Amino acid sequence: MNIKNQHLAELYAKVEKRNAGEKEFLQAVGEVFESLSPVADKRPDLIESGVFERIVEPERFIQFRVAWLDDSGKVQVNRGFRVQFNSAIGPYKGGLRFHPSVCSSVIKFLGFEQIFKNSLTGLPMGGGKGGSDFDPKGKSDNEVMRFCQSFMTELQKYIGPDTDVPAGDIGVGAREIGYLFGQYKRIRDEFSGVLTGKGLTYGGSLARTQATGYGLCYFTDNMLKKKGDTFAGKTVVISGSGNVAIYACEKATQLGAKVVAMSDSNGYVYDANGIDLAVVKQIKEVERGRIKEYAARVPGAVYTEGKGIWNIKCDIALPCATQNELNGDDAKALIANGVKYVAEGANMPSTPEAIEAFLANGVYFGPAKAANAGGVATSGLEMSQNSQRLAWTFEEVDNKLCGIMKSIFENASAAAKEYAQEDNLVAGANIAGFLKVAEAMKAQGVL
Ligand code: NDP
Ligand code: 2IT
Repeated sequence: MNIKNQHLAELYAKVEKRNAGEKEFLQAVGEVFESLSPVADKRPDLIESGVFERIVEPERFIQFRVAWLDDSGKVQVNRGFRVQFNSAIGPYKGGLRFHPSVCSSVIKFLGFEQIFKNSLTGLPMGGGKGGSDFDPKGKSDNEVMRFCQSFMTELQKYIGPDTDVPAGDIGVGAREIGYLFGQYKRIRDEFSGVLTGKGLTYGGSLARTQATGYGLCYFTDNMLKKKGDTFAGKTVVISGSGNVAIYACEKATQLGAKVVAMSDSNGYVYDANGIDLAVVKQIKEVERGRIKEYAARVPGAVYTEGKGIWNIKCDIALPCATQNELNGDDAKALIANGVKYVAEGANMPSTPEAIEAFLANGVYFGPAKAANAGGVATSGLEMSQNSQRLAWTFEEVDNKLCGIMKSIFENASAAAKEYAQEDNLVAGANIAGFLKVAEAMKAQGVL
C-alpha cells in the first residue's frame, strides 16, 4: 500500500481497524485511496467536509436469514446481504451475487467499487450490492425458486424502483431475476422497474444480456485505438465462461480477434482455431455444464484441469471470472508472453501486485470500474425505459452503450492526465468516478 496523502493514510489505518479481517474490502479501499492522494492534496475542502471518511462507510448494511426447503423437504439456511453504500447521485444500484464465497467483505468491496463505476457511467445511480452464500450449482429449478422467494420476502422491505434497484452478478442470471421479480411483485402488488436484467416479456431491456461483455470490448477498442491499433488479428484469452465472458468472446470475435481460451472454476480449454462460442453457449447457458465438455465436443481443443489460463500466449487478456483470479505471477507470465492490453470484465480480478506489474511494464490496463461498467450502464438504460414505459430497439441500446463506454474512456484518460499519467486508467477511473460523487456529497451536507 502506498497512500501518499497523510490524511488518507491515517484514515486508511482507521478503516483497517474498523473492518478488521475484511481483506477484499480493504484491498478495494486501499487502491482507491492510493489513486485519490493527489486529489486530497489539491482539495482541502473535501477533507473538511468529511467526504473521504463518509464514502468508506456504507449508508446501510443489511444482513438476514434466508431459510428454505430443499427438494427432500429438509430445512436449509443461508445468509442474505444488501449493502446500500452511497446514494449521493442516485438510488442504490448494483447486482446480487449468489456464490458460497459471499460474505460481508465481498459484498462491501463490490458495493464500494460500484459507487465509482456507476458514477463513471454518467447516469444517476448510487452504489449498492447484495447477495447470498447460496450456491445455485447443482440445485433444481424448484430449489432455486424457493430460495429466491425466501430471499426476496426479506429483501423487498429495503428496495424499490426509486430506492434501490438490484440486478444480476455471479450466480444470478435471467432465471433468478425472474423468480425474484415475481416475488417482489406479489408481495408489494406493484409492477415496477425494481430489478434490472429482467426478461424481455416483463420489462427487460434488449442488449442487457450482452452489455457487460460487449461494453468491455468497446472499452478495449478505445484503448486499442488510442495506440493506433485494432482487435483485428489479435489473440485473446478470456477467463470465465459465464455471462460476461461469453459476450466478451462474441464481440471480440465480431471485431476480428481470435479468442483461444476460456475457463470455469474447474479448469480451462485451449482452442487454437478460435473458440466456437455456440458450443460454449450450449454447455453454459442451456445445459449449465462444465467447460471441460467443450474439449469432448470440439476436435483439437484441449482441456487442462486447474488454474493456468494466464500462461497462454496472447495479445489481449480479459479476466471475466472473479476477484483476485490474476496474481503477480500470472501477470509476469502474461508479460513474458508479450501481452499488450489487459481489460477487466470481472470486478477486481487483478491483485495489486498484478496491476503494479502491468503498469510498470507498459501493458495498457483497463480497470474493472471503467471497463466493465457497460452492464450497469445498460441497467440504467433499462430503468429509463421502465420509467418511460417504452422499449427501445437493440440498436438504440447498443449505440448508447457504445457511446457511454467511449465517454468513460475519455473521462478516465482526462482525469489520469490531470492527476497522474494519461495511460494510468486505474488512477483516472478512480478519480473521475470519485469527483462527481464527492461534489454531490459536499453539496448535500453532512449525512
Ligand atoms: P456468471 O455466474 O455468469 O459466471 C461466472 C464465471 O466465473 C463462471 O465461469 C464461473 O465458473 C467463474 N467463476 C466464478 N467464481 C469463480 C472462482 N471463485 N474461481 C474461478 N472461476 C470462478 O457471472 P458473470 O459472468 O455475471 O460475472 C463474472 C464477473 O463479472 C464477476 O466478477 C462479476 O462481478 C463481474 N461483473 C458482472 C456483470 C454483469 O452484468 N453480470 C457486470 C460487471 C461485472 P463456475 O461456473 O465454475 O463457478
Ligand atoms: O458489477 C456490476 O456492475 C454488476 N453486476 C451489474 C450491476 C447492475 O446493476 O446491472
